[in-house]
Parts: sequence; C-alpha cells; structure tokens
Amino acid sequence: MTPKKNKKPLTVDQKISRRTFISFGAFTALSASVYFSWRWLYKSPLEMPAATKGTRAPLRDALNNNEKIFRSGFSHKHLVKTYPKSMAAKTVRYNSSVGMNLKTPFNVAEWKLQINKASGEVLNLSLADIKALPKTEIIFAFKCVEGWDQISHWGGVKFADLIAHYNLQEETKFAYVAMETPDKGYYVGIDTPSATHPQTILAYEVNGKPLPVKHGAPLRLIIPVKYGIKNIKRIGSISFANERPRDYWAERGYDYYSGL
Ligand SMILES: Nc1nc2c(c(=O)[nH]1)N[C@H]1C(S)=C(S)[C@@H](COP(=O)(O)O)O[C@H]1N2
Ligand SMILES: [Mo]
Repeated sequence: MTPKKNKKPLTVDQKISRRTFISFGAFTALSASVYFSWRWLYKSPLEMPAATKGTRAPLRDALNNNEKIFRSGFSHKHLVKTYPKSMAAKTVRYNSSVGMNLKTPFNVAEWKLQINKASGEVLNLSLADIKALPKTEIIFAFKCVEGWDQISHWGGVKFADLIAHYNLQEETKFAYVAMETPDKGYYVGIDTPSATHPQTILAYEVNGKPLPVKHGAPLRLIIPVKYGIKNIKRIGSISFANERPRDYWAERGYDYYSGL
C-alpha cells in the first residue's frame, strides 16, 4: 500500500477566505475587462457614415459578419417560399410612408422612373413603358422588422427583366443599386445580387389591382429576399454604385444588408 499524502483539509475559515479571494479577483478582472473594452470601443473608428450614422464600427461587426455569411450562401437558385393566391391577404397591411407625403395628392400621370446609367445618360420611363415588359407575379410572406409578416400578392416587372430590356448589364457590374423616392425622403441601398434575384420585382399591382398610393403607387420595390424596410415604395430614381448607397433605416441603426 502506498501511503496517503498528508494533505490537511482546509478549515471553514480558510475556505471562506479562499472563496472571497477568488470572487474578489474575478470581480476585479471583470471590471478591468469592461473598462478596457469600453476604452477600445470609445477609441475605435466610426462606422462608414452613409451606412450607419455615428455608430462605433465594432458594434456593427456582428451584423457585418452576418452579412458576409449570408452573402456567401446567397444564390439566384435559392428561391423564397411562395404560396397559392388563395392564401394572400385581402387587406394588405400598411406600414409607414416616409418620403411619400400622403396629404398632398400624387400625380401618377406625371411620374417617371429615372434611371441613371453608368455613362451619365438618364432614362426616363413612364408607367406604360414599364407595363409593356412581361408581368411577373409573386405571393410570399412579406416580413417587417417590427415583427409582423403577412402573405401578400404583388405584380410587376422583374428587376432583372428591366435590366435586360434596357441593356443595363454594365450597371449590374456595380456592387450596389440605389433607389430613392422622388422627394429623396426615403432611400435604400441594395446589393446587386439581391436586386437581380429572380423574385425581385418593381411592382405596380397588389392583389391584381393597381397599387394604392399608400402601398407605393405607381411603382415600388418587392424584394422577398429582404425585410420590409428595403421594399421602397414610390420609387423615383435608380442608380448604381460600388460604395454602399445611403440607406434610410441603416442610418437609423438597422442592418444594412437586412437579408432573410
Ligand atoms: N417610401 C417608403 N417606402 C417604404 C417605407 C416608408 O416609410 N416609405 N416603409 C418600409 C417598411 S418599414 C415596410 S415594412 C414596407 C411596408 O409596406 P406596406 O406599407 O405596403 O405594407 O414598406 C417599406 N417601404
Ligand atoms: Mo417595416
């Protein structure tokens, strides 16, 4: 038999003082780490102003990294789930109207969609021009970041069809598509792969009828791979850029990518 090591058990007092020492040490370490993290964050650079107004860049890192993961898994073959027409809401939910000023009447007949080409040339399309292209319909679950979702039915022209018809292939080499309301009060930036996704449409109909003003007449974006915030209503202009275009909700702290 090997003799037991002669280790004296700790007295109660010793146990207490040891625990106190450990927890005090842990508390000190935690406080120091909180302080230094705060200092690090405080001294860190500001996030790109157009993307997120005045936020320290590291606070956005998680979202930006999420974006990288989402984008690496993004494919035009991966389609958002669609539903039968019978499941589409008869009364479509209305959310907000930034950049639409619903109190003053909006003259749809005078409206033109302005497309700013890379060459500097500007296309001005009427609603009739847009309706002349093949119509695409989609019934999907529209999701708002505020926590509601609803199956709704939209009709319009696929953004990719508009690109092809108006020979905007050069423009799709830019990383982002920017869309703004005519008064520039609401604006979104969308990564080009999402904009040219086969389910992304410039919608002029809801439930088979012309869009009501509150839902974005005469033309709104329906982009099922994104949250509602990116589905800009009453589009006035479209441009293309390699830098992230300004984005209304990203400036207010929401995720720039806002992918689903
Ligand atoms: N011009 C404009 N487009 C907008 C908004 C807005 O306030 N103004 N709100 C967005 C948000 S947050 C959502 S959820 C959807 C809501 O669209 P709906 O009102 O047709 O349901 O529109 C998006 N597009
Ligand atoms: Mo929303």
